[in-house]
Amino acid sequence: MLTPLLSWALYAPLILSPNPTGATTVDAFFEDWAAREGLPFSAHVAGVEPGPGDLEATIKLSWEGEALLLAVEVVDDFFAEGGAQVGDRLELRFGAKRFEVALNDLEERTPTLRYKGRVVRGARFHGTTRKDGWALEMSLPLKALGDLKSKPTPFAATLYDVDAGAKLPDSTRATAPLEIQLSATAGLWARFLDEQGRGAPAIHFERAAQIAPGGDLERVIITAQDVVVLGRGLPEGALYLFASPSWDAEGFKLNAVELKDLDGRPGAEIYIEHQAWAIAGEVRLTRAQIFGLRDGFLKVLFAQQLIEEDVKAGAEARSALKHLSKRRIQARVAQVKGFNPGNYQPIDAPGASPYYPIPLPWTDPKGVTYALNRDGYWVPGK
Ligand SMILES: [Ca+2]
Ligand SMILES: [Ca+2]
Ligand SMILES: [Ca+2]
Repeated sequence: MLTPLLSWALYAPLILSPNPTGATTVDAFFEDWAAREGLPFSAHVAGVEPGPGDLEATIKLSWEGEALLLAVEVVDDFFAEGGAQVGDRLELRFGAKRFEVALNDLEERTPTLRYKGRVVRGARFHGTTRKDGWALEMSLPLKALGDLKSKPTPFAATLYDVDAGAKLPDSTRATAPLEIQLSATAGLWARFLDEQGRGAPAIHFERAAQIAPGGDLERVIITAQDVVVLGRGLPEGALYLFASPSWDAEGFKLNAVELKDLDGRPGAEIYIEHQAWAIAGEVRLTRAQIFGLRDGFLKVLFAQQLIEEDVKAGAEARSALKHLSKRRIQARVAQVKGFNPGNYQPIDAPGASPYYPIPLPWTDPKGVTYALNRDGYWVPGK
C-alpha cells in the first residue's frame, strides 16, 4: 500500500493530560468523549474529493495509565468491511512507527491493530456501524506505540475510504500532522501558581523524575522562591507539593541539581546547590540542601553552607560534601583564604538559619558528619 508522505509540522505539541481512571469506557458510546476536542481528517491525500455526507471524520485522543485511548467517528456513505489491506481502514502513525487498524466488520469480528503485518496484543476495540457511517473506540497499549510520555512524538491518522467494496480506496484523508505528548503533570504548574499566588516566576530548573514511588513521573520545578513537585501520584491525592526555603533571591543562581535516591527509600530526593548574595555585592554564600517527601510534605532533609566569599576583602572559605554512605554525609572542614579567625563573624549562627554554618577550622576542626534519621540528616550530639 502506498503511504502518503506527510511532512511533520513544527507546532507546539498537543499535550494530553490523563483521564481520571475509568472516565472512558471502550464501548462504542461516545458521551465520555464530549469534553475532548476532535482532530478532523482535514487533509485530502488521494482519490476523489468526497462530497457532503461522505468521509467527514474526526479522531479524539486521551490516555489512562498505560493505554492510549482513541475515538474515531466517521460519516461515510458506505461501510466496506475488510482487513488490513482491504475495505475501509485506518492507519495510525506514532513517530516512525506505522500501525494499521483492520476494521473487519467492526462488531462481530472485532478490529485488530497491526504493526509490520503482525497483530499487536493488548489492544481493545469496540466499534459500531451507524446509519450515516461508522465509529470506533479503542484502547492501545502504550508500550507498543513508543515513548509518548517522555517526548513529543509526531502523530497522524489516515483514513482509507472504500465505498464500492473494491480493494482500492476511493479517497484517502488524513489529520494534519502534529506532535503529541502524554503528560501526567499538564496543567498542574498553572494551578500551583494560581492557588499559591505566585505570579510568573523565572524557572531555574525543570525536569521529570520519579519522586513519589510508582506511577507516572513527577515534574520538579525550581524557582528563586520555591522547590515544587507536580504530579498525580503524590501522597493524599495532592497535585503538587512545595517547599519555600526563603532563599536570598538577590543573585540567585543554581550551581547543581541532582534528582536521585539519597536516603535509600523508593523515590528520588532533590539535591540542590545554589548561590546568592547574603549582603549584596559583598558576601556571597553557596548552600547545599536535600529535599524529600516525608509525611505528605516536601521537607528539607539536609542543609549546609558550603562556600562563603567576601568579594570585597577577597576572602573565601570553601567546604565540600562527601556522601559517606546512603545515610551519612560529611561536610569537610573549610579551606580558608583571607578570613582572620580573630574578627571572623559567622553570618549564620547555629539555629539562626535553616543552614548549618560552614565548618571552619577554628570552630569545627574535623568537619561535620551528618547521619540520616527518619526526618532528615542531623549532627549527632548537636
Ligand atoms: Ca465510550
Ligand atoms: Ca466507506
Ligand atoms: Ca529516596
